[in-house]
Amino acid sequence: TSATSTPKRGAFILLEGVDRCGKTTQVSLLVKHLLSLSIAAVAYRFPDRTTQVGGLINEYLQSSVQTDDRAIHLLFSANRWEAAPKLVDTLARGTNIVCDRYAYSGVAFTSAKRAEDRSSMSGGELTLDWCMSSDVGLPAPDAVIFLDLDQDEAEKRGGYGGERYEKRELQMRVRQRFAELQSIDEKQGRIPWHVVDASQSVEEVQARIAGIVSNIIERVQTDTAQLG
Ligand code: DGP
Ligand code: NA
Ligand code: NA
Repeated sequence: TSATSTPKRGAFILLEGVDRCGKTTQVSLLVKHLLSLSIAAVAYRFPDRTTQVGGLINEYLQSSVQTDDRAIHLLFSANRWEAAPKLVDTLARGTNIVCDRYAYSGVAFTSAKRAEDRSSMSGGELTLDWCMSSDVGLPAPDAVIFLDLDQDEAEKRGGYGGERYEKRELQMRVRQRFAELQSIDEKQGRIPWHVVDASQSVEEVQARIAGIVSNIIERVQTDTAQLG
């Protein structure tokens, strides 16, 4: 009965992948595409370097100073938590969110660090469980669109910018961690993943994503209607 007074909630669509997979380009193309169809949509990006916490993350990424890996992990997580009220509010107002990275990147990047690369201050293994715990309770995405690109293809796209994580071996382990996170989600059956071959042209990837997203938005709106 409240269908006319309660706006349908927006869908939370997350794009994830290794560095250079084309996420940032696709996020902005997807938002433009949705807006061109008069579907409310807004882009978010993590890390959000514009906040105070984001400023610390930015300094960390651009330096080679050893910093405790757990402390850094928690900063990335805090950067998502500080945005959480805005995310919830945006969705509640019926605006779809298209997000460039989120907690999956948090877990994939931190857990991909090897003992020998890590700060001596923070011993022990950075397990998936430990890495996931600081993001428990964040607004959950309705779907993950994973832009899959192998490392050789990523490197063909030109040199990295020289930030801390932009190294071949690490990126290869990050891709493996993403695959593990995908299989965890598939076992739980809660958050669906859509893997897109990111080696195709920008236009082909965009078309694939647009098709996937129209189904996600339709599903979320149907669910919302049923809940109402
Ligand atoms: P970007 O601005 O999307 O290029 O991301 C910056 C770098 O930080 C990139 O190499 C991926 C990495 N990253 C993104 N989110 C997290 C996170 O939550 N934790 C860690 N450790 N790294 C992250
Ligand atoms: Na980057
Ligand atoms: Na990016």
